[in-house]
Amino acid sequence: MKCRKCGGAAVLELRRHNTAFCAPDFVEFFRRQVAEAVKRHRMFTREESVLVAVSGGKDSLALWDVLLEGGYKATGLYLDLGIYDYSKESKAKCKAFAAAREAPLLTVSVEEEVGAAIPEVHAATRRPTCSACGLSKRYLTNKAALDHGFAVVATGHNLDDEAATLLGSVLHWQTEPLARQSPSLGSTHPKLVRRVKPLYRLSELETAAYAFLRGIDYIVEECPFAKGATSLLHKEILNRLEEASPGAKHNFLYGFLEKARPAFERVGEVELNECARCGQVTTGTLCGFCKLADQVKRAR
Ligand code: Q46
Ligand code: ZN
Repeated sequence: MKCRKCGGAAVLELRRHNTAFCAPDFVEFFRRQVAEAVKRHRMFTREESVLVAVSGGKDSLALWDVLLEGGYKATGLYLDLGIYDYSKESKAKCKAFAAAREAPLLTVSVEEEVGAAIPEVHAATRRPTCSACGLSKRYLTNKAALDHGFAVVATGHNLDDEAATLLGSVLHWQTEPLARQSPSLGSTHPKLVRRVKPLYRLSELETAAYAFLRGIDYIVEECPFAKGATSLLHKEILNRLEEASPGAKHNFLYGFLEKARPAFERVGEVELNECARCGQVTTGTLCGFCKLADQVKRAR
C-alpha cells in the first residue's frame, strides 16, 4: 500500500476516502480536516482564546495538540469527576500533556462544586450516574468559560461519537437533541458560550492514529460507568455498516446536518431564563445543576 500523496509506504488506509497515507502525510491530512471544520462552521479565529475540554483521552488531547500546533490560543479545562483511579490517571495525563507543551490548564473539581464526587451523586440522588455527570459537565464547562472570559468551548467529539448520538436520537425521534446536534452551536444567551466540535469530520480510528503518531500519552481505559452504555451499542452497529459500506457513518451524519437538521431547528426554540440561585441559563426557575446540588445536600 502506497501513500496517495508521496508514494512512500503507507501506514494507514482510509477506505471511506479511498486513500492511504504515510505517517507525515496522515498527520497533515488530519490537521487539514480540523482546519476545514473550523473554517466551514466559523468555529473560532486565531485571535480568540479557546477553552478545550480535556478528559485525558485520545480525542480531546489530539484536538488540543492540533490547535496548539496550529497556533491557536488553546487553554485546557480538566473536570475532576472524582471517579476513582480513572480520574486520578486521566488528570495526570492532562497535566503531563500541558507541562510538556507549556500550555495553560484549568482544573475544576466536581466534588467541590456539586458537594459530592460523581460516584456518590447517584447514591445521594437516585439519578443515573451518566445523566448527573453529563449535566455537571455541561454546566461546569460553561461556567468555567464564563468565569475566565472564554467565548468558545471546544470538545473532542469525533465522527463516531456524533453519528452514534444521531442514531440514538433518531431511534427515539428526540426532536430537541436533533435540533441541537451540530458541529458548532452558537450562543443563544449572553451567559451561554459557543460550543464547537472540530473533530467531527474525523473517525475514532483516525484520532487514535493521530494520537499514536504524535506520541500523545493518553488514558486508554474508558470511564468505568461507560460499560453497557447504549451509545457503545450504537457505535458497534454503525461500525458494522461502515465495514460493509465505507462512508456510511459519514453519509449518515453529513446528510443529517445538510438536509435534515434545518427541519428540526424551529422545535428547539425555547425561552431562556437565568437561574434564581446561580444566574446561569435555564428554561425553568432553578437550573438543573442547582437542583442536583440541593438533592446532594439534602441526602448528606
Ligand atoms: S458520562 Fe458516564 Fe461519561 Fe460521566 S460517568 Fe463516565 S461514562 S464520564 S462520557
Ligand atoms: Zn443554578
